[in-house]
Amino acid sequence: MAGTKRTDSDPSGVGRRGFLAAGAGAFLCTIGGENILVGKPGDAAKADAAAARVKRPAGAKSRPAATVPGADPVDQLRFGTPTPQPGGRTREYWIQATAVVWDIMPNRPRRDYWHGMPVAGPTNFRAFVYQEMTEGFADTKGPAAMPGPTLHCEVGDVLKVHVRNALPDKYAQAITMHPHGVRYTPDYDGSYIGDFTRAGGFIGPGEEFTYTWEALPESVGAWPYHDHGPNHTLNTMRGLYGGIIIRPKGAPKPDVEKMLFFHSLSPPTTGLTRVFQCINGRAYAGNTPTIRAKAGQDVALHAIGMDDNFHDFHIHGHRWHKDGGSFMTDCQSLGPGETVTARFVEDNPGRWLYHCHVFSHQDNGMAGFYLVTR
Ligand SMILES: [Cu+2]
Repeated sequence: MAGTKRTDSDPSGVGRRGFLAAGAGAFLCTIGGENILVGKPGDAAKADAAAARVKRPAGAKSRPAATVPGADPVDQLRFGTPTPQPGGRTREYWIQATAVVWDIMPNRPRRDYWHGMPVAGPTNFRAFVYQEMTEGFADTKGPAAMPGPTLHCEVGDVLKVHVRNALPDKYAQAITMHPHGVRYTPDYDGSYIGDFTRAGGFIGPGEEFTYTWEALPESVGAWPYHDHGPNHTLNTMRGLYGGIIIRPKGAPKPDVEKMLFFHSLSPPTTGLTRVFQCINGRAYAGNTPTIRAKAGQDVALHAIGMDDNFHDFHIHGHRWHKDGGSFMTDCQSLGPGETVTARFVEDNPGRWLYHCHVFSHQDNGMAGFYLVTR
């Protein structure tokens, strides 16, 4: 098949022609030394099969062996587990990675409520998500939903996050949780790096791992976390992500606060026939989050790019300080993994749109309603 033929010009083994022949939303996954082109419905299963073949690296329980080719003295370093700063506390979470049938357009009738247009189905696919559990994984605490639970802490605290790999047997593969914004040692990075993988970089099927992360003064803000195991590109694209909010010590919560992940769900990822441009796994106003606020409230909306596109976070009727500086904006671009926070005192009641200002994204679902009462 052309899509997997190795060419001299492309040592990846996939080939330019194969990549171009793949459908919209195609992406290349390098999984445990194999190149898998996820370019059309059905390819996700190939990536899952490749991920299932990835063996636990020797160092995943402690540190890489000195004999690994390319090993460096840094690979032999040992690290402790951080504790809270004086006056800080430990914020503990239990979270499992699981699979769920996810509806991109759950409201019926299935419509784009902005344009008043019916949208043809199907809109269900098999998502991987992080689900909050009660202490000791005794029971479910939150929904199996996209995004995963938002982790909250203050400067000086540590986040202690117990992660269990509860993917069903059919999708059995290693996963991790990789955070942004917090401080962590390599053991708690949550990244699979082949033979250099350390403790938290490979949570095998049925296993648990506890990450411990520090909230520094520089950690204040809203950040993503996501899978960074052997199959991280596909798994993040299909829902294995969530958010972290870190406040200065004692700082009040905004009256209204929302994490908004901008990302696409395309046929190679979902097995569906078309691309949906999503916010938090949902497409089209009325399905995407409807945000509500009252005049006078302190509002913080955190938009994060969670695919391989650039987006433009636009809110009608409102302005905010760009990056906290003196310039104002009402439309701010965000790249993959990047956060834009729109924070303002609400002063403009009515029904408003918020959306990505890339038109092809906006018109394929990346839009929602913001409802402000007096
Ligand atoms: Cu966009």
